[in-house]
Amino acid sequence: MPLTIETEKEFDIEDLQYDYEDSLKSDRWLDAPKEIKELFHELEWNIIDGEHQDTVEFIKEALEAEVTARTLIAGPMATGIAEVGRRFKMDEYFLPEVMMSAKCMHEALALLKPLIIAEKTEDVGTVVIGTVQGDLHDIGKKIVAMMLEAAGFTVVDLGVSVSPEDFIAAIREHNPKIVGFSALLTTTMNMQWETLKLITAEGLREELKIFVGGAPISQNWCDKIGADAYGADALVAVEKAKACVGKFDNMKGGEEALHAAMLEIDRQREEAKAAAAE
Ligand code: B12
Repeated sequence: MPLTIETEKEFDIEDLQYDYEDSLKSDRWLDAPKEIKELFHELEWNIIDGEHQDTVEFIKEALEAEVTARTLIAGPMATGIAEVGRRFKMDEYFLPEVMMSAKCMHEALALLKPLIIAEKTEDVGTVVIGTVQGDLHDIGKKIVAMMLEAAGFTVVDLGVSVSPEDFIAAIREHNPKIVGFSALLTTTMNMQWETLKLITAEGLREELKIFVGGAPISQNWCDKIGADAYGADALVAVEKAKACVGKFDNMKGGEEALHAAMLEIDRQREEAKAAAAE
């Protein structure tokens, strides 16, 4: 039986500032067997410490215990890299440490990708996705791409630092239903807007549903630049993408009603979360 552990709950991860022993006492993954909870905390610390030579072993151990790939990504991998981000922001970590942690994430994702993609059963349409020009961050974009693929999409991942012109060329070549822009820097988020402007100028806007995401991106930004959907994480991105090719397939990109429908998905998610927390 595949082992899926609660990862949607928002955890306080302050304990990750101290040590492994302290993390063990946290209330994360209390629904997991003791040895799995321990393994998850080891994996968090493996990512924080950037010990990429051991990451694959932790992942393999978890997979052998039948933990699902999704649980690993949304669970200990997400909390580990979040603590790395906090340390970087607080000047406790510098670029070399962050690069080591990113290497752990990449090694783990490389192992998990085939498992996630194997979930694909149908073909629901093509998505072109890329990190915008000037930006080299791709961990989150890769996760979104993997989850979309598992949900039945054919994903054309253009990689990092993709120019607006390269997005246009890929749109012409692959004829996607959805185009996704990732940006992790406040200095590159504007390239989402620039790319969208070029898409409009090229007369392609109505054919495409435009998704935006990345740490500095918000619903406000999505509204401001006139994108169709904001995805705070991979799960909501998949839910909105499925709605775009399903229920709202007949709506055009940039249409006000489509934008409203995407906001309604967020509203319903918030409502369901609040109900679950009661
Ligand atoms: C890992 C990392 C790096 C790695 C990237 C490795 C890689 N291959 O990706 C390296 C070391 C290379 C790096 C470099 C830099 N980084 Co950096 N980095 C990070 C860090 C710590 C984690 C990012 C990450 O992978 N998060 C985990 C993933 C899972 O989350 P995510 O990316 O947000 O993705 C999720 C959602 O956002 C969403 N999503 C993402 N993309 C998309 C796309 C679509 C279409 C949708 C719908 C959804 C969606 O779904 C994802 C999954 O749930 C962040 C800290 C942070 N808090 O984000 C800083 C951070 C982004 N980096 C930062 C900086 C400053 C830099 C550098 C400029 C540092 C420097 N001085 O050189 C360079 C920039 C290089 C460049 N030109 O891009 C700053 C940005 C600050 C700012 N205001 O702009 C941050 C926020 C750190 C900080 N707190 O100061 N970095």
